[in-house]
Amino acid sequence: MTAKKALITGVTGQDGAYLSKLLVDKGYEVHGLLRRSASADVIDARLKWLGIANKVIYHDGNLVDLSCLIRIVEDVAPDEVYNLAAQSFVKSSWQQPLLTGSVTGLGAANVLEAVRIARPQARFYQASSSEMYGLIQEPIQSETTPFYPRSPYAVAKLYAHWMTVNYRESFGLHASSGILFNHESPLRGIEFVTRKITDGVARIKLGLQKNIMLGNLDAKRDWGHAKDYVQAMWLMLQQERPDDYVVATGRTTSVRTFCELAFAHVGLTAEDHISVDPRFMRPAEVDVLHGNSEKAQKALGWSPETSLEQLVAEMVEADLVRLKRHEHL
Ligand code: NDP
Ligand code: GDR
Repeated sequence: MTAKKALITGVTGQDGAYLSKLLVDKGYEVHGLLRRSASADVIDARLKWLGIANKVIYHDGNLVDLSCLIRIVEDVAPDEVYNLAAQSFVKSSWQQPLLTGSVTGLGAANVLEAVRIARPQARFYQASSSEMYGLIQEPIQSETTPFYPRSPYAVAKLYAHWMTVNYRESFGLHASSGILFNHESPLRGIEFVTRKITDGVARIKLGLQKNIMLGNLDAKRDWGHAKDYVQAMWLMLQQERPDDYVVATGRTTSVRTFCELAFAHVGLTAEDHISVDPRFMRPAEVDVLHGNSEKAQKALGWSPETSLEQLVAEMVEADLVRLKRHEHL
């Protein structure tokens, strides 16, 4: 039997790396969209970390260029397309709202168009986000909770989400959307709060730094492990019918508590080392997110496998190793 083919946009990001690993291990031929970078030598650092950089077939392209997407989809003829590429840092979306709209919003429409035109039988996954709930309308959010986006990023994701639903209903595409709550790992970008904390904790432990400056310590998030969440993405595309699913752990924790767990892991006390810097506050905050993933658990047989404590320990340990080896990610 010939191997299934998957095309992943955002292959160099956190989720792209874990999803590639999952699919390579399942015997897929994995293709990734690679945007041109002046730092070509480090662009595949996450894939290298997982030992699969040379197992992915790269295609030069960009989400804002529909013509290249059509050509790539035509050439690859994928069975499954995972649209993970985005300007994904919420805080930057206030500084670059139009870029965020072009990539995170219209970029998803470009991928949907490329699939509709060049490979309508492919199954499509859209990386939707719990940020779409924003100013939450229900204390625990599920697929039926109304959205209320609070950032240009979330507004762009909402457009991409509804385009996915619309292409499913209008053209019969097998298009599914995963409304994923925050998920982290040692491969998380350094600008996101969890990794900023675990990297800071490791630096403080090694005597390289004294404090970590943070923004809103009271914000609460439902944090899971990226490795568990890419499994849910794959499961969605194995279903006979496309649909939308919330993926979350069902536990919400404050940034402050995340700090306490990370410092405790190395025998230090968080309050001795963290301070608040208004530069890291946001013009509009998402105060709390708390997901209900019952639908995914029942329909997909998915459940989170990593506890927050295990996640924190894995991230801090990875940062300690990286700093001792003078590696950067
Ligand atoms: P990352 O920020 O780690 O990765 C983003 C990826 O998108 C990178 O590969 C980046 O490439 C690529 N990219 C950015 N702009 C373009 C562009 N114009 N053309 C092509 N590629 C581009 O994100 P994550 O892996 O954390 O998240 C994956 C997806 O899931 C994103 O869409 C994110 O918004 C969404 N999401 C993430 C959640 C999370 O908690 N992690 C939760 C819910 C949704 P490069 O390496 O060149 O920068
Ligand atoms: P988020 O992740 O905005 O939820 O988006 P982030 O880790 O950036 O922020 C989480 C919460 O922590 C608060 N916070 C800080 N955040 C950062 N980055 N830096 C700080 O110093 C800091 N101090 C406090 C924030 O205010 C916020 O409340 C992530 C991204 O992966 C999105 O792409 C994805 O869609 C959502 O998760 C679900």
